[in-house]
Amino acid sequence: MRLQQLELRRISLDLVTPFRTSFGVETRRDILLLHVTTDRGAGWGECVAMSEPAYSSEFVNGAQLVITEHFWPTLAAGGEIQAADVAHRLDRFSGHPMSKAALEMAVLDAQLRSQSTNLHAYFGGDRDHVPSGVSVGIFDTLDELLAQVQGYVDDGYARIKLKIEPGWDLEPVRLVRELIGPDMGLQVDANTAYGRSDIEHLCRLDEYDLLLIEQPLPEEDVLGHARLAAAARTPICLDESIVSLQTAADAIELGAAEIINIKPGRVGGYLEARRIHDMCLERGVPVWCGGMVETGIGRAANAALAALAGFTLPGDISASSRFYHRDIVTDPITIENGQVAVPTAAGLGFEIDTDFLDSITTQRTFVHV
Ligand code: OSB
Ligand code: MG
Repeated sequence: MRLQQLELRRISLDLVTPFRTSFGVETRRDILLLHVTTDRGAGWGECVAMSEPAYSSEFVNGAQLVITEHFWPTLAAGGEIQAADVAHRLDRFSGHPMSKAALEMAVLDAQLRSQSTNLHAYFGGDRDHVPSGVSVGIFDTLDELLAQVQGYVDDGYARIKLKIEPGWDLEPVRLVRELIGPDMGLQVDANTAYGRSDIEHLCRLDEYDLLLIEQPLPEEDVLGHARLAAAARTPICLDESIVSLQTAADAIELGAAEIINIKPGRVGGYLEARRIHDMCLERGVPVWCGGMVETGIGRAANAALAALAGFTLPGDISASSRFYHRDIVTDPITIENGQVAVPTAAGLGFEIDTDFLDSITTQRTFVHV
């Protein structure tokens, strides 16, 4: 394919309810979408960078700038391109995996559409449905938390993930376990809110039969996670620390990760995500697909990824309605019997609702080759 034009589009979407984590609270998402035009048709990518550099060092304004000034000119200058070439061409640039992933995603969408195939077929996942888990934020009161969790149980979610932080951990977990009963999958995510001195405290979560504890310690603290993994009965899962195939393999080898959360944006793209999956499958390490509060673009692609055999735990692939009143795609993700259908539409698996997308667009810029 030959690249012709990049459109960078910023959209604003209100969340149905504020989403609070240990690193901040969000009530609205300001999202960067990429639309790449080639000589064989066009494709969409969604950048998962958030407004603030809090979950990771990337943020949406920075992503737009690095893509516009550095990544797109380099990609466009390289001649013929396939999705599998994108990461390699951008390799000399340090960091910014979410920005690189968004570009690879748009090229991949265009490529798959031009071949009249989709990401599900490209990956070769053997399931047409994947179990759907929901990520539940931090609340001011336990009553609000329990009401929210009960709603998700009623919706049929296959497992619950609770956001935790110091002062919001043992008691919320105990009460939610009591509410949902012993058989439903339950896990927690601290988004790096604890330190090595909290290892003993975190081991007290062992009582609640959790599937895993996600990223309790800072991104760089591989040794701390290895010490915690040795001390706790509950498996330790890494999210923020896993930024590539190499970091995933090393974390496993060092005993810092017993389960891996695979987020395509965080690791530089869906193709690297697939390589991490393959490595983990070979080593017998369970993986699951994380979420970044994506629109129907990213969620469609996540569902196709999660259809691969190694994704043995439910992912953060909740229904579109978990976060949004209305999605920017015509066929948003829904949940039925705790499952999400893997999209079968061409490309990454969605069609854009153009009128609605236009109505929430706050900025459009175009860069030619
Ligand atoms: O740590 O998994 C996380 C959302 C934004 C940033 C980080 C995380 C999350 C989630 C996933 O918990 C929520 C979702 O997309 O369903
Ligand atoms: Mg996480």
